[in-house]
Amino acid sequence: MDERGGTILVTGGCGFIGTHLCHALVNAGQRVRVLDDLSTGRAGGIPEAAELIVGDVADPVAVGEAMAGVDGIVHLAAIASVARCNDDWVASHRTNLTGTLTIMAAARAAAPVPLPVVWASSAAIYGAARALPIGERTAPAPLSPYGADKLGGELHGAAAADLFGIANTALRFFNVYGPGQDPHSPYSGVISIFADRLSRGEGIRIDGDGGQTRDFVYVGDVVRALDTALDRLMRRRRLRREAAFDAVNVCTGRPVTIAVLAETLRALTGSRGSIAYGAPRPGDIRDSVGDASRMHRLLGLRAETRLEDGLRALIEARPAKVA
Ligand code: NAD
Ligand code: UD2
Repeated sequence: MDERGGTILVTGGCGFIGTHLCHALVNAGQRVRVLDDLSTGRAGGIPEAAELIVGDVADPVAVGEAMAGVDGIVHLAAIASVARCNDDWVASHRTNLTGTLTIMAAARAAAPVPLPVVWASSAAIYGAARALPIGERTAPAPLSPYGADKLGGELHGAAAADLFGIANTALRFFNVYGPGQDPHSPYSGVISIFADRLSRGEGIRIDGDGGQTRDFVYVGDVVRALDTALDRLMRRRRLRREAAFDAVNVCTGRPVTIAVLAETLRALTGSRGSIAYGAPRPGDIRDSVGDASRMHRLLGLRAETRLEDGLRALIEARPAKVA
């Protein structure tokens, strides 16, 4: 977070990842402005010192207002659930792709050099990759409108760097977890559901045989990746380096089976909640684990938080434990 100064715009700053990022930025003495439509985010979660503009990331007027006087952008606003995007295809396309373009177009308008943008892509662009771990050179093959829009954003991002000089870095998050993730939505991630239910002494259900794997990355590590990537772009801008587009996996490189996850959480919560097995989720991806080496090469980072430590932090941050 260096001697950066200035104001950072965080779109989607009231969401799960955005809230953690805003706190980290403000704690480091950074001025922060948030643009969020509060569709899934909570205004009360961000630090008091952060300025909040309630508005739509696909609305050029709201984006223009939010971008006035800023020095760098972290773009996280999205309809982040694959299932919700399936249910709401066109509306999610507007937020997830038009929103990204609207941010880039406003970044382009900054004089004399376009503003740098670090933004959230997703492992969903890879679809069901055949070779593991999944490196950035893996041919993208998204299986959902959500993944297609994230990939579309990357294609625009690459063109925007070449044609318009917009330096931008797409961070392809794998499965992010940590305190503050909503466990009660039909679209909630497996860790938030399991941690919530087990902490209350309730049972959980594994979809399928539990042998499917995911690369779970702790939100604190994701925040460091966002911050470091933005620092890098802002420094390059000051040095008048040529604008480039980069895509980087944000992952641990370590696969965890859902069965092991369930047992680990049961042990950490001390819960007597049962673990049942059900039918596999239709269309579920069997294995997802990223190659983290590019993140290390480009950003000098590794996702260091061990799963047990991240899960413990999540459990301890819960308001009450009745295991
Ligand atoms: P989230 O739903 O908690 O946060 C998204 C935020 O964007 C919310 O505050 C929401 O109110 C806001 N938003 C939605 N539509 C908007 C619009 N049209 N205009 C302005 N604000 C809008 O999700 P999250 O988990 O914090 O995800 C943040 C980003 O990371 C998203 O781009 C998501 O696609 C991406 N991502 C997340 C994960 C994960 O595991 N959580 C994995 C891969 C990628
Ligand atoms: C995640 C994201 C999705 C997309 C995708 C990219 C969430 C909720 N989903 O989907 O939006 O970014 O990654 O690849 O963040 N499971 C159970 N029991 C439960 C809930 C889940 O067994 O109660 C299983 C589920 O069937 C799957 C695994 O846990 O095999 C992970 O499920 P998830 O929904 O947390 O995440 P994923 O990777 O399917």
